[in-house]
Amino acid sequence: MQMEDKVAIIMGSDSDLPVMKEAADVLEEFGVSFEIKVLSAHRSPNETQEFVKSAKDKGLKVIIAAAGGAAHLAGVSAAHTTLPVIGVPVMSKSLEGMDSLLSTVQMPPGIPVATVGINGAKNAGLLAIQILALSDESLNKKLEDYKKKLETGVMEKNEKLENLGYKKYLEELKK
Ligand code: RP5
Repeated sequence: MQMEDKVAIIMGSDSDLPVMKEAADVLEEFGVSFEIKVLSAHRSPNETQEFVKSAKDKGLKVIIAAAGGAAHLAGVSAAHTTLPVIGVPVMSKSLEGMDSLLSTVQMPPGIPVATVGINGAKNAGLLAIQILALSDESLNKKLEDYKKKLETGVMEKNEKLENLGYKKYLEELKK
């Protein structure tokens, strides 16, 4: 943890890292400092509790918590802090992530977890950035530019679709 870290990405296992890389990548792209750790609600409950309880005092602003299966990390984290917690349900082997999704999203009233889609790590990163941008105008400007780029991308696709027609467009997509 560096002094200026704003976001914590925590995950139940290192097997979640290939998914959570996308959250880290987008935070890096926006120049938001973060720390990333393996912390399990079940396998390392004491360390998890300690970390989350001290997160606010360390200056962290948002926690992104990812887990798969009986995915309790985000919920347990939210129970121990007033920081916003974003939950990422990770695709599981047995139930294709439905177990992760439901156990992350179905929180009792009073303890919210802002849950993104299954493997939705990129959106978790972006949501964290949007929260930080509420009090950071330069970050907000970067978000506006990012959205503009998305919009331009859609318009370019439409132009191409109009020029090529849908059959040729499909051929191009297959290449
Ligand atoms: C969860 O169990 C982790 O978040 C991971 O998604 C899943 C499997 O963990 P490993 O057995 O790969 O360590 O706690």
